[in-house]
Amino acid sequence: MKETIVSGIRASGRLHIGNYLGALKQFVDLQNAGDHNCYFFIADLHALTTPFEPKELSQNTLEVAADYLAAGIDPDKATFFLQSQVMEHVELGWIFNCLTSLGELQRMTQFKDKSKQHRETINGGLLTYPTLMAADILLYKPTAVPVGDDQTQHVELTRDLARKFNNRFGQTFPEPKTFLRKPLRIMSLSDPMKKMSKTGDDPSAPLGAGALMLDDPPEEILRKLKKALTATDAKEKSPGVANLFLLLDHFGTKDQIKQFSEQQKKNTIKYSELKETLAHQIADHFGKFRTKKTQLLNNPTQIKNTLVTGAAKAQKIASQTLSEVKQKIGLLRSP
Ligand code: AQP
Repeated sequence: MKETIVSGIRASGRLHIGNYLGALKQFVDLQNAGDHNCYFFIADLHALTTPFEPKELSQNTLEVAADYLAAGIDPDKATFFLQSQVMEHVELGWIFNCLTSLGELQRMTQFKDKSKQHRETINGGLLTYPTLMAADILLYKPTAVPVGDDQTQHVELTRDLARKFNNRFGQTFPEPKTFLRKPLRIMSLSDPMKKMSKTGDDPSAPLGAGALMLDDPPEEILRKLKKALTATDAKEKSPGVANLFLLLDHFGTKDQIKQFSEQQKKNTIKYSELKETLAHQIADHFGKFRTKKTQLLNNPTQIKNTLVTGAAKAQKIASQTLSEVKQKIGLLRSP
């Protein structure tokens, strides 16, 4: 029997290189390895927890869908769907809300960070994000969850919930592990102490200045990288420089990595050259991706149909798990 894995990405904007290296690239590799049942979704309900505009939300959802597909997610190999089209997520999320203490939710780092970022608009959904995420995951009874390392605390809460549920109501859920090949966090170009983020992390910078989007054209990649914050002390790698080297590890050739690492040690490095090399490598890496994404977005109906088909597939499993849960917790079922 193949093991199951589940993961999702918020429909809060076009995907960036952090989303790609931390999550999407792993999804594609896992799907292509063929030894897992893969469930990948777009978390549009989670996108409601931070400020949104209706028109932007639907466009962002299409953009993220096209990002998934252009990066190589194949709906014939993986179950690929939209969270809001499988209503079982919300039902199980509610049940998990009622099994989770307020203290546990308030302790979540992401809740604390995002409440600071969106002080004016802290809503209930932001607090209960982790219980909906636990439902997103546990509905499919996976053994592992491939996510970036900023999400490990949420997966830990999911494991706690699974254990709590099993102890109280009988064995139902596996306790899924975080599937991290190598902990990896890409930092913002404009504020390298914060992670690269879709929704913009630096209120003083224009939205998206800190993030390299997967479909950014080459000139935009170069422009953003040229402005990336680098060292103040050339001997020590500043967080900004460390971040550029992290990107070079993923997108540079062996020779380029060797050359710039030696120059860094000898203190002869020119960051402008490092940035230009990186811009060239990244633009090149995503060349085919950009073409594919443009083609996909030219046909939004096809994207929507793909998602509907995926939701029907996901719902078959999700509805089985939900009815098992309802029965175990004593909700009266129809005769
Ligand atoms: N900077 C990052 N480095 C590595 N991995 C990252 N991920 C996000 N940012 C980085 C991983 O991408 C997946 C999808 O994330 P998400 O959209 O569901 O939530 P997020 O972590 O809140 O992502 P963003 O980009 O920061 O979006 P916004 O601005 O909407 O909050 C996750 O697996 C995450 O770990």
